[in-house]
Amino acid sequence: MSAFVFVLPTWPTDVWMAAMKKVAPAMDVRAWPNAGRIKDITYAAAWLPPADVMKSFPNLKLICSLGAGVDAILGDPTLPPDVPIVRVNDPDLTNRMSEYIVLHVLLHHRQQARIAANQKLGVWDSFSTHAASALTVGIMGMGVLGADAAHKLRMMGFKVLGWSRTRKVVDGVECFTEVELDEFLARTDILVSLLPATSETDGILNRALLQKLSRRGPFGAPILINAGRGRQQKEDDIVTCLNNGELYAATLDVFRKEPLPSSSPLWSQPKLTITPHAAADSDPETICRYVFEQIQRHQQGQELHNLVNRQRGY
Ligand code: NDP
Ligand code: OXD
Repeated sequence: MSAFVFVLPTWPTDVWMAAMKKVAPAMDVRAWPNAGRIKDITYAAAWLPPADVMKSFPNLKLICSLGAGVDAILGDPTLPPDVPIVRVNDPDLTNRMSEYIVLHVLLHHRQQARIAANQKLGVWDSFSTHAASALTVGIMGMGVLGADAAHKLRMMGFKVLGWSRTRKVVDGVECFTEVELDEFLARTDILVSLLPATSETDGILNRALLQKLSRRGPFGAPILINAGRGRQQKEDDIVTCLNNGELYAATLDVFRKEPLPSSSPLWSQPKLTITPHAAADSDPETICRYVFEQIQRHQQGQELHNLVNRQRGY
């Protein structure tokens, strides 16, 4: 007996069950917490699984993360140590993220908040603008998502820099490694984070780092866009930097606590755009097709795609 289980405490399980039944009609698909005979479960797919759930499946052979980020899965201290984990790497999700990054870079570049405020007041303020090539966008995290966003920003005419643990080669993008962080920051007008949440990236977007960004761009102060994970940002530092002008503006899609509590001072920041962790949604049917492919590969003893490296944490 081999069964598949969804562990989705915060997502509509029925939608995902229907999508998986369509993709794999013969598969025994179940939904935690009503997973039936626990010994039958050999494959699991999860988003924000509670701790201890994975260890409750004694015959588990593969865990599929339904998102690109795996921090919530790896954060379970009782996670079975030898079960492989694969994560989503899908053109649909990648394209959605690049849409988000290009959109928010352009909103800042074209000063859309100023235009919207003027319209509310009935003010015709035809201020002068600058070319995309006047701005350098620096992307932290040059993986699947960072590299695609870099490519699309290049197509729009922005200068683009990339920063990652290991050096990347991306056409038209100057790439930096871990030890070259200061040089990367000193040349960056708009900082985009597409890093995973790991012990190394925890709190990396802090005031000391933001102070190292370029102030030579057309706005005289840098802009921050974080669509990686909230754990990367020191939210008090971002508020301080927005208030004292060390940051010109920011867009945040992810937060240390989600949903962002109504008491958060971030809500009342006029120079901040908040989006509700919605930069790149996962389409159930597309993702189920990908997950089913990984299960079939596992059953046939083939190499799995996008295996998570537990030591690195992503
Ligand atoms: P990848 O694993 O493909 O890329 C991660 C990149 O980050 C790699 O380039 C890696 O470097 C770099 N990196 C990791 N740790 C460090 C470090 N300590 N210092 C420097 N660089 C580092 O992931 P994806 O591009 O697929 O996804 C990135 C993240 O985006 C996810 O982990 C998730 O948190 C977030 N995300 C957010 C979504 C949203 O809706 N807001 C949607 C989807 C994802 P190297 O290549 O050298 O290993
Ligand atoms: C992801 C996300 O990691 O949506 O895929 O945050």
